[in-house]
Amino acid sequence: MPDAGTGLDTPDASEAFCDGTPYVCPANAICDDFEDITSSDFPGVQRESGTVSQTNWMTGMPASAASSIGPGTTACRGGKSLHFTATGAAQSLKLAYGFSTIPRPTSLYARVFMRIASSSPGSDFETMGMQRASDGKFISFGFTHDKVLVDSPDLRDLNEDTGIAGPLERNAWMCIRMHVIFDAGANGVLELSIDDVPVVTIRGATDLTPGFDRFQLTTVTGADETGVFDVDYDSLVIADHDISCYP
Ligand SMILES: [Ca+2]
Repeated sequence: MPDAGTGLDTPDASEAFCDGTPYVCPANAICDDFEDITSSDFPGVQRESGTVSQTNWMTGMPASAASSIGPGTTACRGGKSLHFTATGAAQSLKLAYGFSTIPRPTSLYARVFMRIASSSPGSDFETMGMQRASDGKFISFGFTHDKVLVDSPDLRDLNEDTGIAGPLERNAWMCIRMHVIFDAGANGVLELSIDDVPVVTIRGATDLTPGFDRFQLTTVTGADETGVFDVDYDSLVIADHDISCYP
C-alpha cells in the first residue's frame, strides 16, 4: 500500500515497493535497476555511453572534487542504487538515457524510486528531466524540501513552482512517476506524482522542434548552494505505458 502521507510522512525505512522481489521488466520498456539494464526494447531508449557527467554548470569546468556519482550504500531493490553527492554551488551530476528513435512514443512514462538523505539541505535541486542533446535545452523537475519545481527556460509557460502539502520524506524511498505527452504546441501534458499522489499537472507546450531526445536523472544544485546533497535513485523504468509503484 502507498504511504499514508504520499511521500510526506514520517520517514519509514521499509517502503512496500522496496520488497526485494526480483523485478520483471515489462514489454516495451527499459528497466535500469543499477545492477544492470534488463531491457531496451522500446521506446528505443538506452543508457548513453559516456554521458555520466559531473560538471559545474556555471563554468563548464569539472564538478567539485567533493562531488561524485557511484553505487549507493542503500538500495530499494537489489543490492545497488545510483548515488549522487553534489557538493556546493552549480554542480551538475547526470546519468542520461538517449532515444535511438525519433519521434519517440507520443506518451512517455518514467518511474523511479528516489531517496534524499536527511543531511541534504532543503533548498532546490533538479532531479530528472528531458533534454535536447544538441544544445542542452531541457524540461526539468526539481525538488525543495516542500515544493516540486518545473523548470524550462525554453518553454516559458512551463516555469512553475508547485506546492505540496508538507515536507518531503528524508532517509526514505519515494516513488516518483512522470508522464509526458510530447507536444511543441498547446496539447502537451506533463504530470508528476509522489507515492501515487499527483503533485504536478501542466498542460501546454512540453517539447521543442526538433524534440527532446534524452531522459536524465540528475542532481543539479543552485548557483548559490553551499550544502551537500546526497540522493539515491533505484529501479528506473522508462516505458510507453504507465508503470505503477508496485511491485
Ligand atoms: Ca537496485
